[in-house]
Amino acid sequence: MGDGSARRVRAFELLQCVALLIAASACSSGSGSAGETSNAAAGGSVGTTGTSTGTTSSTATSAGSSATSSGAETSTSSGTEGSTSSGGATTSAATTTGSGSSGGGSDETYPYPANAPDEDGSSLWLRYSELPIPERLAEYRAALTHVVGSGASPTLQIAEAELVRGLSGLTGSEITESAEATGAGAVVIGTPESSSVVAGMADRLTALGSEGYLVEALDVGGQAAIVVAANTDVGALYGSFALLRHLQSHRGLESLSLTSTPKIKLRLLNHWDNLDGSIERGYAGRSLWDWGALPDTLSPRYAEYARANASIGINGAVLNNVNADAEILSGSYLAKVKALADVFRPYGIKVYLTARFSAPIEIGGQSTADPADSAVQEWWQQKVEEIYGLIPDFGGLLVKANSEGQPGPGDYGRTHAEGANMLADALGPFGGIVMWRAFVYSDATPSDRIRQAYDEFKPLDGQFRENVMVQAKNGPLDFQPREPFHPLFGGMPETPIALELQVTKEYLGEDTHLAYLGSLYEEVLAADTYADGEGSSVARVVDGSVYGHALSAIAGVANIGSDANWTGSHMNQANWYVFGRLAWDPDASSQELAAEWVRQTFSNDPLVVGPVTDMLLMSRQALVDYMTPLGLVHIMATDHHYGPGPWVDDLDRDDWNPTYYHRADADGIGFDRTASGSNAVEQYFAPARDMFASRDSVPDDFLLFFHRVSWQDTLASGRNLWEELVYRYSRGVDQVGSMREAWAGVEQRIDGARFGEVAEFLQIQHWEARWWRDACLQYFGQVAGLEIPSGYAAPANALGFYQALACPADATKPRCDSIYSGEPSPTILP
Ligand code: GCW
Repeated sequence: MGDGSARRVRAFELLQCVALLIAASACSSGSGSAGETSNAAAGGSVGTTGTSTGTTSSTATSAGSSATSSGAETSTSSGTEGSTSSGGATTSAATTTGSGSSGGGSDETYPYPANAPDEDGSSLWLRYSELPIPERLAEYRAALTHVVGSGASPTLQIAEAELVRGLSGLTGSEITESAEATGAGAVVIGTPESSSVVAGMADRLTALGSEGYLVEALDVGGQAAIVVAANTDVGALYGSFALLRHLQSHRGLESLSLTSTPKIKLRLLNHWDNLDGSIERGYAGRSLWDWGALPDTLSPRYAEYARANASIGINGAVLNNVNADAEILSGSYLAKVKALADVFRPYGIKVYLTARFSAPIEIGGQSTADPADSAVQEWWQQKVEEIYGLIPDFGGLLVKANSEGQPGPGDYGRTHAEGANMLADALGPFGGIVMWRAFVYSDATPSDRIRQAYDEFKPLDGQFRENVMVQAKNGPLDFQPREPFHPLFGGMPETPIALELQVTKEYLGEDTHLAYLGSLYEEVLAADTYADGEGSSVARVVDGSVYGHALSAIAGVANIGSDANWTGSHMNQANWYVFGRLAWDPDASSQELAAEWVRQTFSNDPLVVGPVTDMLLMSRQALVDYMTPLGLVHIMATDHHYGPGPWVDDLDRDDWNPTYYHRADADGIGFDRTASGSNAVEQYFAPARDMFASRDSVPDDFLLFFHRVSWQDTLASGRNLWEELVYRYSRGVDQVGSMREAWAGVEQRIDGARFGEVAEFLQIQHWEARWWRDACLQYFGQVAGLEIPSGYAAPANALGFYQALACPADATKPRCDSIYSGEPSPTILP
């Protein structure tokens, strides 16, 4: 939404503030299971090496490789990255020997490209570059010679074409397609219906369900082959992408066995795209949906978008903003939506829409939208019938009601359940669902903003229809760099709760800053709610297993737009990727997924995989440090949320002001949410509740979210609160300096275009991290009456300078030129 010179204007937008919840396992580093596991000797381990980037926190790097575990996807294969000579067919002007496990072995020799052609990022992680390692290339050329498929459906045709494309690229050879295996090296793909080879494996497919796959090295007609098998066409499509992912990571093929089924049924992107082509909180250009040209003209990007989503297991998309325009439900727009649904269908992607609750009035000629009104109910029934007439597999409706000015059942004295159930009754006969958002807060200034969703929804538990999910953001405030898990996870046993994550980085540096969200997602998913005793993690609540729900969903607010690189920056692609992979398997390791993404997106060179994975893994904690350390939240500037604004205290509503959230004064800082304060901790189950409530056990990362602390209080580090704040703000900036150094080391190893663009954004991030640090320390220091301890760099400017800054000029590509000078690090003297 627009920038807010006028604070009065976008009051609603600002509100989103507070809240934290803790996660017992917060800040976990990514050890544990991977999305894809390998139980073979050496499928090419994907752990990261500890590079010189340094570590500052528990979420930062972790050395060593970790390979296995029982994720939803398991794999067996043998062979490490081929390592030998420098003479790759396509590359190798020079060779270097790298150490580190990331590339698949220590002391490995990896040729690096003489002149890697510039890339614009449009290929994402689906680049299929020819292998530069001769041994592995030879193995692939022998084992992957032709694709055997039936072409029996559009989905199978897509899967087969993807295999041909991927194998051709990776092997640099011509890959043919045929109906039968014609010698060694067949890649056979299909279902029991479409393939006699797969039919022979039918008993092994039962456990795979409707979306799982099995990819295996087998003997077919006396010849070595690889079979991609599934019960359904879309399962086979997912299997082809799994095989290609394996190959893009240069893993061996001997005894290959990859199998996986998703743990979450609905893996959705939520697009906050407006019908005028703008995107709320979008930093990657305009909306992909060209409503003006639809339905007659179909941009090639629609299919590319669907393909990219399918490659990471996403199976649904809500096309329009939750701040909805009723017009999307009009006949002329539904024809456009149908055209998109037709493109997406063969990729296994269902279309959903957001519904504006007052649509019966706005486009239906009704005088009310009261859910108890029979004419209103009938209007929705007819509308839903109309939708299914056009789109028989329509997924359902997402609703933001009675929140930030959106209409809802509350306007008529009805509850959220009454509103949701009316829509659910209309959708039910067609198999559609309602996703009713819990991001609500009342019009009156609350005692504590973060309590509101729980206070409002908890009493409604048990009142929703079976095809309703309540969709809650990961934390109780609003997509902050760090907040505790939302207490609605586990708090509504009778209701399936969908997890809403933000992929676009509204509060985490928007387009430019590198902040790998896999760390954040994993932290939330692994947090133990204790709802049904130990082990009731958010992941287990969301997958339905804690309370036995059949419906399960994870939604991500998309970061995708019309930019050539899709996501506004090359590094932001990692967040789209890891979102999809974790939605498929919420137990996968964000660390391993980071390495997996780097291998496919940049290079398998250990001297790229190691440092770049480490950059990703340290990035989120670095950002938390330089923006909102120690449990601070929502101290961003008004409206656009870009840059620091901890001093803002004059917005119309108390709970729109950063000062409401940090509560700093001469004595101390922090929001007391224990029994002596708002008692928001009571919304959690013990022992999480007690851990948050006690000053002794609350993790430092959530300290000021739950407690008010004196500036002089001593923390675990031995530093007092003020010193710790200075330390963390400074550490965050220096970490960005380390990330820049690490990136500089890959210059010769990837293409110049992407290298340069990432380097430029890292420079911006570095300056802006310093801006955050200096502005916040100036402000908090003045409030506390404390000086920055000696040994630290002094802030570059006086507080008034930061308060007077007027940026960004463009909130969709936010920049602040007046702070782009000087050397940001070191802020802590070495
Ligand atoms: O994070 C806030 C955003 C709003 C958004 C709202 C919501 C779509 O600042 O832009 O509106 O949350 O999630 O509804």
